[in-house]
Amino acid sequence: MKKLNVAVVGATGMVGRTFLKVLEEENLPVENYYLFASARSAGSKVQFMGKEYTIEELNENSFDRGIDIALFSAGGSISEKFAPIAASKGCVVVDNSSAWRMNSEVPLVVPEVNPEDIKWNKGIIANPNCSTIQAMVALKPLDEKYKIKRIVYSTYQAVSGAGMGGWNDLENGLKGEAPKKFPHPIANNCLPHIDVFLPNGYTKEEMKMIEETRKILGRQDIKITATTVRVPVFNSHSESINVEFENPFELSELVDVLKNAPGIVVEDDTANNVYPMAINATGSNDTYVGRIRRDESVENGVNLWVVADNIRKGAAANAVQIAKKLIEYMND
Ligand code: 25A
Ligand code: L14
Repeated sequence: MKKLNVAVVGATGMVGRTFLKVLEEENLPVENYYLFASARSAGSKVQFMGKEYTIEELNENSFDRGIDIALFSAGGSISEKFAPIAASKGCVVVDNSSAWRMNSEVPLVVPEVNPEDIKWNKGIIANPNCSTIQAMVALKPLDEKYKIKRIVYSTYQAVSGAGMGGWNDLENGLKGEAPKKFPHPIANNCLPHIDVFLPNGYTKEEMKMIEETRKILGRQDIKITATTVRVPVFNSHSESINVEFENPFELSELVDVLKNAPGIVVEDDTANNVYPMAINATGSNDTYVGRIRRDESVENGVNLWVVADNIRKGAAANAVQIAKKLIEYMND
């Protein structure tokens, strides 16, 4: 098997540092790693794979040394500019930003759901939005079995999703300091506002969940609505997902479908107060599903509570899992 050269772009950020952790846990056939960030971090040292690495400033020539795969998490504008440059040099980019997700030339992938889409990449593969990824892990097996008609998403999202700035706002806000990243205090508060507001009254985060769900499931006809909320939790996103199916189901069978699906851990034992919680999901690459109960207001509906580590499964771990599959396909 050919050993590969792998780059991490945005290596010093919240997601970037988790890329390094996940790469240390996974045994990918890599010859050399290259770590890039902005001028602010260039020259700084990080310990990685038992070695000391120096962060390099990203520029137009960064991909000129035979880099095979690049994991990007440096924000949308960096991805817009540098992902095509990397792709033009024969590198495959796995991009964490929202820049390329809805481009019809770019596959949008959750490895448990649509790994085959990796095969038609033209040099860029998009990692979905964190809230979308964990929802897809839970909903794909149910869509296959019962055919989804409508989804109502309500999210409870951690501050780590907004990077270091979001994390600092909660930490400092708990000590009484004013926020810098968010427009209002997040400590002791809930903000129904993630990413920017759009002309239709939704936030961009809400529209990402709606549009990305349809693309990943390949089901443009599903009716979907969403409300995304920032809550004072440091890490791991929680979601209430209300789903209506075309077909009838037995609740016990539906629970078994979830239990047998890849990437899911069912935690649902209400008699013992067992249900998914952010504090337990943090540090894991799995998606936790519980509070599974019939929506008694419609014919074929169910309610789920879905929790995952937004920086791991929602970003870094999902991207590394994409890279792993990509390497598998390269060697086929
Ligand atoms: O446009 P998008 O897609 O909506 O993405 C916007 C932001 O969302 C995060 C990511 O922030 C991104 O900037 N993000 C992206 N995908 C995500 C996902 N799936 C996601 N969040 C959750 N889930 P981030 O903080 O995680 O990462 C920022 C990284 O990008 C690097 N970077 C910035 N400009 C760059 C660049 N890299 C290359 N070239 C450029 N021109 C950035 O590196 C970071 O690694 P850095 O060197 O600029 O900063 C590293 C040091 O700065 C500290 N720091 C970061 N933000 C702040 C800060 N310090 C103070 N205030 C801040 N706001 C870090 O601690 C680090 O030490
Ligand atoms: O990946 O929580 O589209 O602020 C953009 C904003 C991820 C999370 C994305 C947040 C995100 C995010």
